Amino acid sequence: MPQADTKRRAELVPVSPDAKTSDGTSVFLDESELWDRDRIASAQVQSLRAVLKRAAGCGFYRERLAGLDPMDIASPADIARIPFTTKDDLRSQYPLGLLCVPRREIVRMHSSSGTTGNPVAVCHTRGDLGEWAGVMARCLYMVGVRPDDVFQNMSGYGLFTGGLGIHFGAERLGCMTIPAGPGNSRRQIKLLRDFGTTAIHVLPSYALILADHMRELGEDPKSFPLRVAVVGAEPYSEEFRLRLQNLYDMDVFNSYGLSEMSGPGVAFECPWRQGLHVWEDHFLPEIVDVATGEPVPDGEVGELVLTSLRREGMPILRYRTRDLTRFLPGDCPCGRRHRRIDRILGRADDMFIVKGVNIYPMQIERVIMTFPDVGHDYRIVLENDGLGDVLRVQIEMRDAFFEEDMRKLQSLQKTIAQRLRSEILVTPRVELVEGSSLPKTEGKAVRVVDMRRKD
Ligand code: DLL
Repeated sequence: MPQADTKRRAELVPVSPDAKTSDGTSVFLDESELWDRDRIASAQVQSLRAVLKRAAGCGFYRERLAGLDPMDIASPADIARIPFTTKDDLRSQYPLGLLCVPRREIVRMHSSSGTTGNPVAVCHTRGDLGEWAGVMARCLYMVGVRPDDVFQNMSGYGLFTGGLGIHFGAERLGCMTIPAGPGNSRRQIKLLRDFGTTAIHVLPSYALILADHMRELGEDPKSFPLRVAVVGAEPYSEEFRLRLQNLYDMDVFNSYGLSEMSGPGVAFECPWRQGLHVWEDHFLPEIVDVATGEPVPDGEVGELVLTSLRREGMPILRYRTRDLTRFLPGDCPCGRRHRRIDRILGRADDMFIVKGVNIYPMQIERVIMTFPDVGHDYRIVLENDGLGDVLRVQIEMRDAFFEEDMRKLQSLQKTIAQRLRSEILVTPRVELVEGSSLPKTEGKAVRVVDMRRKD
């Protein structure tokens, strides 16, 4: 079993046909990782034409795309001739209205959680599942996961795609894959120890909770042979990543995806960790102005719009993800020319307005996670005290903190409030609470509680 001081780290070796990492393995898994922009663009045009032909097999798209001949697509920019698809469109076609193949060719469905009304059902053919496992394996390989790794997937299995999606990627790569599922920290820790797990997939909120459990059991998170963690499915800041890396002494890579585009595997950080590469042989990304739908220039924040280029069962065209990010200008030093997006700033729907100011939870996280006395979790509570909006930020503190001077507490409360004010232009009521005292969920974390809403 590898010891903590011999942990293999992700290596910074740019891709080229013969480039190898120090263990003698190729730095890339798929030849498409070597493609230049022209090659990517011509593959996208071919795929887009094929997808439009397939979409003609579905009544919804036939109507939407009336008058558009697949051969009208001469360059990736011609995608603008296709109308957007929204979550409401997908809901309106629930359960099987968007199938582009006969039902008997579908071998699996996943669904994204719907809080109101119909959920969204996403159906996969055997070919779709193969492509998904392949692109997922590519992501894991890129960050140094190899067949000799023991890969523990701490994500929920079931309709959520973080379970089976990541699982089949790790298996495709040849890792010994442990479908641990979420929660049950004692069992997670036992599996980590007993099988010498070297790579994990974990939701950011759970990764910190797990470290607390380790400490409660008298174990140092650094003492485990873990060397790489794939972390995604919810937004987290760079400050949060650094914490996680230091805590476990492992590399943390951001993984982005959504059920509508299959799930995880859409965009992933390379070892340089300068944004997430969108696999443009599988997905065509655009970033548009949330209000107008017009493309924004590279470097400017807008809404990510994605088209699945390879899916057979249920391709989705120009999907408005509601996720806010930007294209990072310039080339990545890793040599891959698949375009990079910045980490997700938040969802257009996550934005809340206090005293007329637009605020994203990530702005708050970025500030509070820089304070070493701050623990792992926080909640933003929006209220109305009769005079106007009140923004409360409840912040869990490290356990040791409450044993120290009360004055320190008050001064920290003040400093955090001031720093938040300079970021979001609203003065919040900062509450510092004991570690592990905010309500926890097994799935994605709930960061904003808006008590002002009437529903
Ligand atoms: O969360 C797929 C996934 C599973 C991705 C595991 C990565 C790892 P959904 O449940 O459909 O699918 O939720 C998709 O989650 O539109 C984003 O708002 C958010 N999200 C996903 N990855 C990230 C990330 C999965 N790395 C929605 N950073 C997306 C920020 C993310 N937000």
